[in-house]
Amino acid sequence: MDSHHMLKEIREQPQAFGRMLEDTRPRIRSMARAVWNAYRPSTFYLTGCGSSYYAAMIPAHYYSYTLGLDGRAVPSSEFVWYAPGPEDCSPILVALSRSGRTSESVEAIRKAVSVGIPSIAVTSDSTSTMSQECDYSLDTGVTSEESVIMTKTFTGGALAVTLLGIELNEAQGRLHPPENLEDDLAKLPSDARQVVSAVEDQAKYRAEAANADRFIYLGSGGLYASCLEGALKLRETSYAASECYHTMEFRHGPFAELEKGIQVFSVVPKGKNISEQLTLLKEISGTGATVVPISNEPAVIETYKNSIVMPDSIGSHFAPILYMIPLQLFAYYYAMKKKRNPDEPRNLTKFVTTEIKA
Ligand code: F1P
Repeated sequence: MDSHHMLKEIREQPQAFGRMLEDTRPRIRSMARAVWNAYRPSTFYLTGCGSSYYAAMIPAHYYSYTLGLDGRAVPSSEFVWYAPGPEDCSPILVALSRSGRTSESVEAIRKAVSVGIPSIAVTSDSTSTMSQECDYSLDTGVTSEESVIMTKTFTGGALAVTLLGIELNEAQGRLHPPENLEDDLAKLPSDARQVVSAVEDQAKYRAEAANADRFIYLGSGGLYASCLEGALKLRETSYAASECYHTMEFRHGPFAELEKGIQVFSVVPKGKNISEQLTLLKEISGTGATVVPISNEPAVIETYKNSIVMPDSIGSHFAPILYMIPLQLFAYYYAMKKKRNPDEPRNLTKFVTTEIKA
């Protein structure tokens, strides 16, 4: 019986999204209006460490390429050591952290306070240091994650900061909301439920069938951050060698390392740039490496019978969040295959405390 916290918490994501839309979004809406009226921010530093940094990269892409906001994802330590840039116009810090206690992220808040940049702490613990010391504390409402490994707080954090961008856009009446955005948002919990039930057995089978000693993850747009997190989950839970690239960037050098014994995950949602990605996957297969697409694109699924098939009807706006589910499940079941305990990985704690100075 699979009784690890990590699996339970992966399966809890649909409910967590439902609760966030009901309880957290109204709080985000009022905070966005207060922040806009007080500061008129235009440069958004989205920071975090480890999984929280990758979680910040998902809304950063969404801010820049969908909402038209200047979203910059940087690791907390980089913000502490280098921000703000001389040309930043009315910057604001949005610091993401499950615990609210990670040293570099706490220091990022303190740096913002010291240079007069308004700060929002987005955490799963409103009693944490970051929540106490920031200007605005946003509790995602995604609580009680027992596993050291972040799963529902990863997707919950990415969703919370994405919602913040959507509400800030509305607060300033800048742009018409992107098409289908509200529809995709309303069906996000049911889409996630569909994904969990559609892919869990596939991910388990792929994990048990995996005969590779190195894994490569390819994703573009917001899905690049999802793939970074998918690769990190595999390293954190079963210490397997894994790396991640922007899909089309893979040809420019890393392609040289391909050979039999390497497995390449390629995340390909239906719609854009399919022929280019299919051409690349064909070239990768030609080296003897194993290609495993994660996709709901018919042309991809027909070509690669070992694909992890995502539901056809899921919305596109939150694909980077929904495609996390098969990536998390593969990492979990691969750890089971390797007889590892994913809830207590070696050399890793729930949050890191270390020395860092601006
Ligand atoms: C950040 C983090 C986690 C990682 C590990 C150590 O924690 O790097 O991403 O999985 O647990 O801490 P937080 O700032 O999000 O609490």
